[in-house]
Parts: sequence; C-alpha cells; structure tokens
Amino acid sequence: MKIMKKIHICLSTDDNYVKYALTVMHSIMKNKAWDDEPIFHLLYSELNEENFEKLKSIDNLILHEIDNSIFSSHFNNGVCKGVTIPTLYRLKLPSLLPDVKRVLYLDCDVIVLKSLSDFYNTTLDKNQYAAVVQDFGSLGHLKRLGLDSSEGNFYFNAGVCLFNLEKMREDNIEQKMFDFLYKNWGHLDFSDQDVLNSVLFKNVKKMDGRYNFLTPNVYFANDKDATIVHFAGIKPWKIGFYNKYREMFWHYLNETGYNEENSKRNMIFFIHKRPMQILWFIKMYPLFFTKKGRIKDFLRILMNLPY
Ligand SMILES: [Mn+2]
Repeated sequence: MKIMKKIHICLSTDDNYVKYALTVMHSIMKNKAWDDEPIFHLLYSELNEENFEKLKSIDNLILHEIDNSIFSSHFNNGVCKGVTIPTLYRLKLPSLLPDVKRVLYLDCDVIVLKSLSDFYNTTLDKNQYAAVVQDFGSLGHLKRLGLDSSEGNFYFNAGVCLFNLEKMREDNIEQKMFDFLYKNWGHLDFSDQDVLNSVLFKNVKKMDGRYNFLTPNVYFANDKDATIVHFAGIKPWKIGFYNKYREMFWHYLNETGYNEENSKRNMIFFIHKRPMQILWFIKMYPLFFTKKGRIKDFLRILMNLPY
C-alpha cells in the first residue's frame, strides 16, 4: 500500500506574483519524492479571472481569501517601506489553518530542488514555534531590534519558515505578533520578518542553510545540497548577475506555461546596468558580511569572477 506523506505548504500572492507562486509550486511537484503529497495553501485577497484559471493547473491547492481590511485599517494604504500586505499574511497562519499542525511557509521568490519531507518532518522541541535559517547580518539585526545578541542567538530569514502552528495557537502567538506589529509599525525595517524574529526569539530551531539557500551565497558557499533556493536581494525577474539559479528559475517559470524571455535580463545588465548593481552591493555589503576577510569575496562578486 502506498502511504503518502502530507506536506502542508503555504504561499501568499497578489495578481503580480501568481506566476511566481506557480513557479514555486511547479518546482516542488517536479522535485518531490514519490511519496510526498504536497498540499498547497494559497493566501490572497483578490485575483483576476485569468489567474484563477491558471491556478487550476495545480492539484491539491486550497485557496484562502484574506480580508485586507484587517491590515489596511491600521496602515496607510496598507503599504509601508515597499512592503505589500500579502507579506503580512503569514502572521495569520495559526488561525487561518486551524486544522493544520505544521506548515511550511515559502516566499514566492524561491525554487525548490529536492524533497521537502526531511525539513517538514524535522523534530521540534516543546518550546520551538518554528524551524528557520539564519539570515545575513544576523548580529546587526539583533542589535537593531534590541534583542540579546549573545552566542547562539540569531536572526532568521522569514522567507522560509516551518511553523509549528499547534504550539503557536497554544501560546496565542498570533495575538502577540499583531500586538507587536501594531505597536512598532513604521519603525520596522523588515516588517513581518522583524515581528517574527522579535516574538519567536530563542524559541526556534536553527536549520542548515541548505533549507533556505540565499542566492548571494552562490559565490561563496557549498550549494551541493541546496533544497530551497531563495532569491534574497535581486529577484530573477529583475536585471542582475548571472548565476545558475536564475537560469533554473526561468526554466521552471517557462514550464508553467509562461513564455517569457530571460536572456535579455542577464545580457542588458552586462552592457548598461552594471553600475547600478555595484551600487546595490556597496549599499548592502555591511549587511551581508560582518566578518573580516570577506573583501576578496566582495570583489569577486563585482568582477563576476568564478571560483
Ligand atoms: Mn523572499
């Protein structure tokens, strides 16, 4: 008898991101183990007919319509510092999925290259609300938020979070997150990610980087076992440095039925846009590399040299 292993996965989207959500889901289906059974939960507030139609191509997809007014009543136009409302949906997961014990939340700027089963079934201690991966510039973020930065504590990237919803409901974490958000809105540089880090602080399991492989690391880190690749920073649909993951992203996107041309996005960059890219890296550099001795790596990025 076949025993399928259910994996609850959640994404948030608006009309603009549906094609990327489809790309994520497609990459999951393509690279899953035979006995994985992904169940997709898609959070949205409004989508056009064309997008609803496209979403029908995904099996095991559950649509959850969110009332944006719960957010926008608190925030001007619902937007702050370039962050859109859908990014906040993840904070509502404990009540949105009352029958789900754990859910893997994914940003739409990821691709999944292997089975998610190991990650999804990782053991969590009684006090752990989530399993997550450390972000760039962890120390700086902790200091910025006034969190204890002593050994062992870390700031995580919220683009990939395995949430222990059962435990979060038990301790009323959703309410705590919204209290924190309303109190600090306008002062948070990384909106939902700052909320999650502040409220779940110390009560999360630190996972290996391969479960949220941040693409700027492609130039330094061993990515052999990368399971979830996260386009943190420059999105593959924006002009940027060439790397193999951008190529893979476009491959999966096109397999979902979109016929978009990606080559120019890489090529144009080399001709016209390099100065912009360099400025971006200079701006982000202190956040990426807090350790000494990384200047060489930085120069390699600028020169686009392979190792
Ligand atoms: Mn992201």
